Amino acid sequence: MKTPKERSVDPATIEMLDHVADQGLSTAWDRFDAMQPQCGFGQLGLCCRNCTMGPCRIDPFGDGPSEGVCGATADLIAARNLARMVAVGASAHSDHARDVTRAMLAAAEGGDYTIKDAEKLRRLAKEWGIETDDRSLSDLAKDVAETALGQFGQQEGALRFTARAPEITRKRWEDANVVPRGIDREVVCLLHGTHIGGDSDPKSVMMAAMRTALADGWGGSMIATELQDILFRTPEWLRSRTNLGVLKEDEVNIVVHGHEPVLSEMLVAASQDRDLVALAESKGAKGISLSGICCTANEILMRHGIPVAGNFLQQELAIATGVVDSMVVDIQCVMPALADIAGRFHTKLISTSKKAKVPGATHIELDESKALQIAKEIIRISIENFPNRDTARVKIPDVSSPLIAGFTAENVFTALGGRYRPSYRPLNDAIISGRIRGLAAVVGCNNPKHMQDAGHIAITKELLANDVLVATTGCTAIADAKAGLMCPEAATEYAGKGLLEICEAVGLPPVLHMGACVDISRILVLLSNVVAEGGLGECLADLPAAAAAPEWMSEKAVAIGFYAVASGAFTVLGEPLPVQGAPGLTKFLTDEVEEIFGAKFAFESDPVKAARLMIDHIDAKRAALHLPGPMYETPYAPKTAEPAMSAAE
Ligand code: NFS
Repeated sequence: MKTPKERSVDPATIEMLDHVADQGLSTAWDRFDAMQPQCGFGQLGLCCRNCTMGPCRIDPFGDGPSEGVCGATADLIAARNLARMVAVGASAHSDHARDVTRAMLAAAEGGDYTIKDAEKLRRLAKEWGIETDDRSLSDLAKDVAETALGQFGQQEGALRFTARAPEITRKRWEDANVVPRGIDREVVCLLHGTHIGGDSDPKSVMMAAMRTALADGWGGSMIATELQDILFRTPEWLRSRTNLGVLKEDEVNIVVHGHEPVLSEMLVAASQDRDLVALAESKGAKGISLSGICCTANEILMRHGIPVAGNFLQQELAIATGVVDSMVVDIQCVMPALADIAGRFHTKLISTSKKAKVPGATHIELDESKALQIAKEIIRISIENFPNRDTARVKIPDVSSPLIAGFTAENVFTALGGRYRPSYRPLNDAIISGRIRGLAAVVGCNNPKHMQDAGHIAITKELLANDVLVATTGCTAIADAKAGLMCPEAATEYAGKGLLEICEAVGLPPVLHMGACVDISRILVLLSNVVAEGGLGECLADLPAAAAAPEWMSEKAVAIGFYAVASGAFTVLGEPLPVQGAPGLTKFLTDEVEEIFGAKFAFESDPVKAARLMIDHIDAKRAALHLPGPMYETPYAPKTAEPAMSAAE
């Protein structure tokens, strides 16, 4: 059994882990310990359950069977398992996008949802070749939503957003025959290929997985991001706070959790309803306080500045504070265990997605046509529950950190380029000169196999100290914010000299919160814009940039890793993909695939070493572009590039 301090670096989490232990409650960490030792075949990717001749498992030591009953090898079994993870991950992001698209259709027909960013709607309509002159917003919204819906079932031709990628990146996809067609088509094809006796070539299975992943990154995820911006507003920089200390002892606490912001947007509006606020006061509460967990939290943080209570591993701990009057969940990353812990407190667990029910929860299903009414009802139920708190069991850690969030591909460099001259030029120039050594995306989950948040924070600090600008999303973003890396002052404390100069010039934190995990699509657009601006190569793989997921656990993260690599981003995973019992497959993913996409995976659980792998990659890309090394001396000096200050002029 690990102690709380061995389980997390987050002080609020450590405090709550002691508290839940005192109360005899268990959490994911305890269930993880109880699960030891975990199945070695599964960890290595060597267990196949795809038909009932099995289950089959390959002996990694070579003493037992070396192939399944059908003849599937270790490489094939691991490849099919991994491909199925990609299919599920891509489905999650994309089905989320489908629901947002349906909400936009509802908006076009009138009702509770309205278009909040008309300008972006027009821009997207133009991008998609939809007539915009003299059209009403609702007509445009209907056409855009229907066109987006068409992307799911499209049988032939490239997904529309792939046109945003640099030409050479698209050429690589064409050459490799992985241009994503319809989103649903790619998922179905991939799953079909993994059926017993389907695609028996592990590399071919992996290429189908790359194609499906591209349909996520440049399809489902990007549609979710763009349509949410149009429907709910495009984020702008804003200030907020994060960690369990944002929960309020004297207010009604409603914690939203999950991923699809379609209902939580309405909860934001409904929580300001005068009658409901008055009702809360009549129950002895000072007000209604909304906060969130995971990516639903990130969505309403980005657009409204709603505080974030915590990341993935804090969902149970939030309830254990005893002040959560309702936890309103939609879908993804919602632990079934919530029902049990909610039942041990007064917390009402309310499930809302027609796709995700939780035994023990109250199910109040979102219906887009009466979304506001449903949101008000949920808030009313939460308020009614406020007097049921057991005040003797209340414990809110006095821990929360300030943050700046709300960065997008549009606004980051409006800032860098100056308000009146929005352009990526200053960013590109900063990279070219070596003031900024490169760009990194650090993303992903918590995983009880890793000390919570430790990997996110250590990798990010190492990158910052070496003048690498970091963009982040999802639970990494929450981890970084909790650690104080998302306020402008963080640049002074953690950034190298070059990065500090840039951050100070524009008042930017050195770590940019770009939203939920579907918003990694923002990072794809950002990098494409950097290529288009010029001077840093011709495709995404040419950029001095790299990606990492230090503590990932979800199938969505696998899909993201695949589209990152297929798009040209060297990607370092803190938890290896479950392929290590399959030597041919491991070699393909960590080596040979670079030939095809200009990028590959690396597995490295030590976050500082992982950051240095990324920096080595960035330096190698700088050298290939004939750029100088970092402008100033850095703690981790380049291995190859010329000395500092060389060709900066
Ligand atoms: Ni991403 Fe966001 Fe968090 Fe992991 Fe889950 S919330 S979609 S999957 S755990 S980062």
